[in-house]
Amino acid sequence: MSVKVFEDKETQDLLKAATNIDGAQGNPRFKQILHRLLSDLFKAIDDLDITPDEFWTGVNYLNKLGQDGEAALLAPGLGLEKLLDIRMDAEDRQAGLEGGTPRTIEGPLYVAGAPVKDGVARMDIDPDPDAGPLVIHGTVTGPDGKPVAGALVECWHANSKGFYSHFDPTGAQTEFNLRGAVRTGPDGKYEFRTLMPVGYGCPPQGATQQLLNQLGRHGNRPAHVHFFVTTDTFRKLTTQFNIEGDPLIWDDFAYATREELIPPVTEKTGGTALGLKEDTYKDIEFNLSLTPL
Ligand code: MBD
Ligand code: FE
Repeated sequence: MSVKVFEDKETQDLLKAATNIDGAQGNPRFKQILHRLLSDLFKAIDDLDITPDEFWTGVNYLNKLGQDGEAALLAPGLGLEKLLDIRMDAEDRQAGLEGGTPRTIEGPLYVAGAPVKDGVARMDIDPDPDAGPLVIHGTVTGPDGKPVAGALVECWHANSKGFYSHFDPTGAQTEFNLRGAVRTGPDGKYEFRTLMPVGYGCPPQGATQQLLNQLGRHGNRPAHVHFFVTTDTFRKLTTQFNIEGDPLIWDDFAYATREELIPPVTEKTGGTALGLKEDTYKDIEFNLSLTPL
């Protein structure tokens, strides 16, 4: 049985009433957005003949999503966070704003408040026997290619289990472990002394993975490192790099990989003098080129 009621006056009046779209009260922008989203939902229920059972499955799913605190995890998994990047990239191209380190998604796991250091910061607060030392460094430059002094470079990444401090289900990590912040000097340089991360996987019993299972998708990301670069004079940059060679580099459930964001990993010695736990360490140079406001 298939009925179509979307165009009926009764349905359209209900949509108007539920969103108070013709009323004087409320927030006009909010009403505009909600009216459109609710209208699309009404239409989808009608077009697809969504049953009451299917409808309540969806409602109960939203409750689980909230209980699990995973709305901001599902968003990148559905490509919504990437869509925002695609749109900002298109805006930039339209404005003739070419160049700079490409942006990519922030994800749900940033925490503000890591202690700010001058030029160099250690991020490896907790020992991690399964992770080798890693030095991440580079230069923050402006659109003219000159170093930017006074830039705040923030960095965060997972441990050898793919867990982030503050969100670690094992409760094993100290506050701000593997989270760092550096203020650049006149040379524009930053350096983080840290440990090699591995890729993240969605909580297996969580709402996001439950949905991905229904789609026949995995919920894993390749190993990656996040950055914010904040200055008074240039656009804030939100980006990441991936660890070269990770098998999931082009199979990221959050769609954050970009060709320009896979820097080479080299092996160096002299780690002991830097205070690293082994003399041989991995080194990644990742330069951060900013665009105008
Ligand atoms: C992450 O570490 C992440 O960066 C994103 C985008 C989603 C889930 C976990
Ligand atoms: Fe991440």
